Amino acid sequence: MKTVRLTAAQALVRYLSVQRNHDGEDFFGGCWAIFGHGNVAGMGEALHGAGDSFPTWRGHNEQSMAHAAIAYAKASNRKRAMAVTTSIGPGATNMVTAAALAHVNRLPVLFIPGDVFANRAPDPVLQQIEDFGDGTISANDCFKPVSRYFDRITRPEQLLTALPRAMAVLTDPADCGPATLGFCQDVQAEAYDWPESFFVPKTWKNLRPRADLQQIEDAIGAIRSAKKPLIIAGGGVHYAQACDDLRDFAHRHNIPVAETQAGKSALPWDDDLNMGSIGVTGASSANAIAEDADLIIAVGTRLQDFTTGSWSLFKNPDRRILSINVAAYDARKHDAISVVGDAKVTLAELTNALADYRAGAVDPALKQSWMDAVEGVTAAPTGNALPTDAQVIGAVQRSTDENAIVVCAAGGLPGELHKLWKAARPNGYHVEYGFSCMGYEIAGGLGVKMACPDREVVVMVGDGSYMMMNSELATSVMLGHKIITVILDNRGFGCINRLQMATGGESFNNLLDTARHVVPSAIDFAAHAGAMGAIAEKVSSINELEDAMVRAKEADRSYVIVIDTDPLPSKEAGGHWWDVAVPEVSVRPSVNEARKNYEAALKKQRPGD
Ligand SMILES: Cc1ncc(C[n+]2csc(CCOP(=O)(O)OP(=O)(O)O)c2C)c(N)n1
Ligand SMILES: [Mg+2]
Repeated sequence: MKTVRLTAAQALVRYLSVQRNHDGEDFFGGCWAIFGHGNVAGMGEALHGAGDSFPTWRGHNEQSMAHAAIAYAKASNRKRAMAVTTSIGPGATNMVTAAALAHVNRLPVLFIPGDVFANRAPDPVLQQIEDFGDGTISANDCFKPVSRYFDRITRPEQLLTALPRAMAVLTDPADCGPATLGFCQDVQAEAYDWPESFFVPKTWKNLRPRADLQQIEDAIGAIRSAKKPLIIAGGGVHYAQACDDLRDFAHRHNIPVAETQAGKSALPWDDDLNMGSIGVTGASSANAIAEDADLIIAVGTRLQDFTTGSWSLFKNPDRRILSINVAAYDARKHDAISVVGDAKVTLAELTNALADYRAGAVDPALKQSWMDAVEGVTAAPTGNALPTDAQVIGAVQRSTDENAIVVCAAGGLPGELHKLWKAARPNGYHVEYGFSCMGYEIAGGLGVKMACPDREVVVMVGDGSYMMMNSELATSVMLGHKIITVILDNRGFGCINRLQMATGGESFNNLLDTARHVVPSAIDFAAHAGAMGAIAEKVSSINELEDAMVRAKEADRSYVIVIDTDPLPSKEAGGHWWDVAVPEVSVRPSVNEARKNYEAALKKQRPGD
């Protein structure tokens, strides 16, 4: 057997650099790194040695550079991913939130946090967590519940099995999620004679598991007997690259389609059968059909509460749920008629088998009246009042073409974007709403731009989320990956303030002006962004915003536009009830009143049915 002598870190980097996807591309775009003790000597030297064959980028925060990696994978429909390496201790645990985000969203990312010495000679090292009763625990155990595959590399040769296992998880459509290899720092530096065969380029197939025939037959029976079916398109439609198959299926059988946050842009917004977004942040058209549907055909969706209106949206007493999902875990939720299989091949198979089945006609007035409502709330305001989120969305929409990708994650914006953004092309809508993690936005925008350098990336972010995490803006400038960021400054956590008031609470600890303070908060966002190297300006009206968007598009550098917005208007159109538990006992009448409404609403919930 021919061997090559390398350190474990060198072997890891060399192995990663020869993994390919089905299209012949490198599976890994490269590696984000913040060095410290635990990775600078071993991984640092290995990454340096790899040079351009496996590029390394320096981030400003472990969580946010991991967000960039995850967004890159999402924008690549999981066909490509990135690695992320950190020091031990805080560098590693900073990344745990990002791991949870990738886990929830089923997105591939390889985490390589440094780990304590396997030989334990210098214990306890700087930043080492000491467990009094378990010598095997390190800070990296925090990754276990939020990794699809976890391993701790305590001997070099473990990589021979650990790396292929990690790759299998990253490339498996059902299992997909974060893989974490805690890499003991002494082991990173240890040499080993590796079989050369380990570094032969490997192509990972685009797996498309076919469903069981009995399940297909059950699905056909369920659809044939349905008069008012509704398709709910989830993120799985994109990851399976099944948008065309979904359109064929829907049109051939005349079944309306509603989209989840992750599924949005599966069909163009102006497709006759695209009834808009579903659920708590849904369009009135899609929700009206959902309420009455006798069969919900869920394709590639986890059916989270925003999609199901906390399981109160589907009101037809005879409704059934048919779930097509590559992950059995999802397909079997809610006692659905399950079809465990790839969305693309399953939809094609069903389309053929259903032949000339057509569902009942959908009243076109439903969509028309919804689109009229969208036009109304997104139109430029006439007076001088502070603009709403919806009006800012309208301006950004009017300023961008169908190639643009809008990026968002938390706050009031995701709900408004879900309802109002008119996505024309698949993947033109990138909203992380599985974990809805404040701070994903700018780092995510950077990752999206790295995946789609030819598309305009527009990040929309609230002041709260910007303040939580913004430093990869400087990285976008440094790396020359231009993103446009629109900051909507409503002086606080506007959506949570509204939720607080809707549940009977007093406006408390959300808006900056009503939070405890000595000096009123006065953050100059444009100056802040400018100090990080972006071109930045503040505008004072929707018209000015549209003018600034022209300058932003022409700019060759990341560009930030700040606009003050009104924190109070909530959903002006669409939407549905969402289960947020209201206190059962309170001395405040507004809470008691909210509790009464809450109990009434709970009666419509169908949790086990
Ligand atoms: C990391 C994280 N912490 C807390 C939350 C809960 N949360 C959701 S939205 C929000 C406020 C967001 O404020 P901002 O970005 O200004 O948007 P706005 O609500 O004002 O539209 C909070 C605190 C979250 N989603 N993520
Ligand atoms: Mg805000």
